[in-house]
Amino acid sequence: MPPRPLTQLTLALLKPDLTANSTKVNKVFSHIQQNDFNIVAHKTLLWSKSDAETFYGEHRGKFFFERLCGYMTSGHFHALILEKPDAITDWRALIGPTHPPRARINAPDTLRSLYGMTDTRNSFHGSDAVDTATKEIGFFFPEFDIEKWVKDQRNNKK
Ligand code: RTP
Ligand code: MG
Repeated sequence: MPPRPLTQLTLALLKPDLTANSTKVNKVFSHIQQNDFNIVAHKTLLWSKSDAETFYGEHRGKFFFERLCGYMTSGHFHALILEKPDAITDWRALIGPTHPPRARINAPDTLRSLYGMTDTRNSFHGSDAVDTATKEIGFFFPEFDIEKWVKDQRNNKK
């Protein structure tokens, strides 16, 4: 058997609009499993305004910043650590382009096309690189020991 490729973690969010609809949430969890992601950790959260402003600090000053923070504090949402080989790019590919109206034209099978509402209320987040995945996993799951997880993965491959 060929060796199993090294696996990877990413941070995924199912944003408040999606989380408010349990039928949609169940469908999304099935979609996640059908695409071979393992859910390593999972919590539901409710953000304060300052939580949202901290996490989305890179967007401060943009025209959609207040709208984004209002959206992300409008209700509970799911945070997930997802695992599979190439989890970061695979999850970004599965959720699709940032803006759902464009996703419906260019990438109709993606989650944002299927469930996203507007350019801001786009229902999903995914880390965009290894360093941001590490930072975002630490932000949402400070109790998760990512270094130990990586070491255990390497040891299991020996
Ligand atoms: P994310 O960080 O949430 O995974 O999304 P992304 O990389 O695809 O998009 P990014 O440019 O980082 O934007 C962060 C979030 O801001 C909201 N947004 N609204 N034109 C708009 O109204 C607009 N543009 C972005 C979305 O919620 C986006 O996910
Ligand atoms: Mg982003």
